[in-house]
Amino acid sequence: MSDTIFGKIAAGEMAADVVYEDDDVVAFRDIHPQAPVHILIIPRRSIPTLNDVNDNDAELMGKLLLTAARIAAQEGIADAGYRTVINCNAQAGQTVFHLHVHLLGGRALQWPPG
Ligand code: IU
Repeated sequence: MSDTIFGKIAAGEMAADVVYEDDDVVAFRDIHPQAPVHILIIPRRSIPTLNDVNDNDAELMGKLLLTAARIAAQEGIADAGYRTVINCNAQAGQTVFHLHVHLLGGRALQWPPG
């Protein structure tokens, strides 16, 4: 059994609009997109927050970002620009406690974020 909705998506127990998956990571479209392209990249294995990552996860964390960059290219937003975000815990607005990288693009993004 998976502990979060993203864990269920990673385990294939819940449907999502998956754009990429392999043994280590799954990427799917956010159900409430904040930009024309809004994709979440998650590890298949449950890691609640960035605070729970350790040295053994270095390769996996790299793969999450590499996957984000490759999907950005596939989505046609690489040259115009895009943003990757990992929200960690409540004050950053994390609502799903299965680590995820947001990939946002397809419009001009404001800085700093709210
Ligand atoms: P956050 O960093 O934990 O705040 O991001 C969670 C994201 O997960 C948020 O953008 C939601 O719209 C998105 N999401 C989703 O795509 N599918 C779901 O079933 C649920 C949340 I719950």
